[in-house]
Amino acid sequence: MTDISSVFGRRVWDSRGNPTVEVTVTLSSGVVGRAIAPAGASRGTREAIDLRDGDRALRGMNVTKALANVNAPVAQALVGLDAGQQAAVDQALLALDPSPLKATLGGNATVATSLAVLHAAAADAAKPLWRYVSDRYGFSPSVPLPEIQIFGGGAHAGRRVDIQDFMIMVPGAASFDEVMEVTNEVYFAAGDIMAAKGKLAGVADEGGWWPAFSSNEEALETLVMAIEKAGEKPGDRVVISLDIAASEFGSAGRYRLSLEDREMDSGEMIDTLGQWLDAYPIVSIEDPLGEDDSDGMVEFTRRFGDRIQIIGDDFLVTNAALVDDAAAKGACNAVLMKVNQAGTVTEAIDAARAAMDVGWGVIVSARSGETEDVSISHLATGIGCGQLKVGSFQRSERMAKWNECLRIQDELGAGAFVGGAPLAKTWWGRQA
Ligand code: 2PG
Ligand code: MG
Repeated sequence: MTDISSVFGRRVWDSRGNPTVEVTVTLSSGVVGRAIAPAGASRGTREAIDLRDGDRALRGMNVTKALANVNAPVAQALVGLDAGQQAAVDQALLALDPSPLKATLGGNATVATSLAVLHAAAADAAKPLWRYVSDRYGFSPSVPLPEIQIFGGGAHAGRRVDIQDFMIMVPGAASFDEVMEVTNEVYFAAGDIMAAKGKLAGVADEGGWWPAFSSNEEALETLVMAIEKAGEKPGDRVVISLDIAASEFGSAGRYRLSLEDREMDSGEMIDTLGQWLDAYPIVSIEDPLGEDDSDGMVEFTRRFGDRIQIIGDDFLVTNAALVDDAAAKGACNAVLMKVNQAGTVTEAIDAARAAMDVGWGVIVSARSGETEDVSISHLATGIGCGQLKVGSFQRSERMAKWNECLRIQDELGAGAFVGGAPLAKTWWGRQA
């Protein structure tokens, strides 16, 4: 009864007001699964491509071609397949689009379809998605520790500051509710400090404050002040996490911080980040160097990999082969898992498993363009990776995912929250 009887693509709209692909999969039992494709702004060059029409309408962002692919070739190929056989379903998608970056069908078409099939199979099994994923793939479920953005920057805030995500983590919290409470205090303390200094320019794409800082480091200083204003000792219960998103301002080993009007080579960039690590309670850094700077990433990991979590996002694009290659070279010690970078559920889980197999961390992540779809809260719980990155503490496309984690925590029980365990190998773990 889990065979697919129909696949239907519909145009819906994301948090930036851009069109995106929603797919509804119906099984012969009558059960339905639905998912919506998210969209990145700072994208890795090796991630699955969002197929956009590129014509004059909707600033080139329309998705009629991707939807036509869902409603014709994809629907034809998937009807009759067993939704419980996710790998076979995803293989059928790959057979329709053997291009390396899913440029033919569109990664937006494949990810929404693949996730909708997963939802349908879970619904048919009468399980919440997190439970279905943990049972089906053999993971032990846990409620993840969030990293939550306080200031947005880079491609999410008109490049007002160069660094993209200034985030906090609350590894000292005893529950997910406690993380939410502490984050609320820090988030609004940060807003108050910025407003008082005339440095608050609005809200960025993921709900973090849009800062008018004079340097990238001013953001770090303000973040520490906000943690203190919230009544916390920085580095105690609350720590800092950064997504440098260095590919956005660096290539071929040259990095240009436009706010400071400063250009650096790879070694100088590594030294600068090292100074920040010494001065601020930072426990995790994502994409510290460009996606093309493999040597820099190896050097950064050699110097700091025993002290902080080093996450590959644009550098690894949720790809198992790239994870294996980076692990062999000694670049990074964690991978960001974005299902739409891979384009299918099977490939994304393969990438997470490749990372877990070599003892790396895994952080399930949203994109900067999101919707009410809360699949990632379930995926992070279901694969038991212990970390989730969603964006900030404002805007419903973000809060929906945090709120879903609260519901999941109630289902799983208070003991299921991992707290600081994923950061045990970092500076925070040694402090705690
Ligand atoms: C990232 C994400 C989320 P985007 O770089 O990690 O912050 O951004 O979806 O724009 O790639
Ligand atoms: Mg990133």
